[in-house]
Amino acid sequence: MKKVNTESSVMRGRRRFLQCASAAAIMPLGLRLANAADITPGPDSVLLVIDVQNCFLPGGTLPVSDGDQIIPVINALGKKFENVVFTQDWHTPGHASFASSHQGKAPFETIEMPYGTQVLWPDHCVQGSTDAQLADALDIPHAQLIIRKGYHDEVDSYSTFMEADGSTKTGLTGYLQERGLSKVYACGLATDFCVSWSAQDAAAAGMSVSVIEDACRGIDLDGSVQAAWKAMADAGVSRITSDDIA
Ligand code: VGL
Ligand code: ZN
Repeated sequence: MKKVNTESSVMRGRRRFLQCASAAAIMPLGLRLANAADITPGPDSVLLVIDVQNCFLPGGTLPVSDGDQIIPVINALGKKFENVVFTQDWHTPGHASFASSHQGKAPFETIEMPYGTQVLWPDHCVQGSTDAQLADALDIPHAQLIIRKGYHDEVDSYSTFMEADGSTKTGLTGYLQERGLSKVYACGLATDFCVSWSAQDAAAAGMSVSVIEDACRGIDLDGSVQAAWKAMADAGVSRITSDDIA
């Protein structure tokens, strides 16, 4: 009796496998990927919404092209995660990452800082300004934490885990660890700066990290978006789309 049951369940499994395999074979690749939806966020998953602030939207001080287009995608994702954390770029007036703080320097030029090469930006995301506020259109009321970064005058912090000096921590790793949130799904602005640096740091801290491509937009200075995807892949970060999430 026991043996018969075991055999029939094996046969059922084989049949299912063969059905799936033949369905996969006739379906166009794009369709198969788009319909996969094989990730179900659980209690150990967190949606990390990076720097979706007025400054990075059209009309802001450091606008990312089509930055506003990710907001509906992020709002829909928010409904699928019980854990959501926002980050906020939060600079002092006269911050060292601003071109205006360095005589003769223009935005998007670089400068050598004690911690390495720094891209100089237009003044942006100044503490307390409307420009620095999270986008009004974000609609994820159950989000649990807003973590701020870039608030030390002399050092930038693209990463929401670690400042650009490579040693000063924001505290987010400890927060996620204490809450048992080991699977990070990152989205937001900008793909090639804060998203990429954050994703790489999270991977280095031992978290499982996926970046949701259609919920991000990049600044793209000299191919920096492509370089960021390569660096993230090398760091073990998965590149997914919002369709992959059930
Ligand atoms: C960012 C440049 C300067 C970002 C922040 O959020 O990607 N980029 N500050
Ligand atoms: Zn900044």
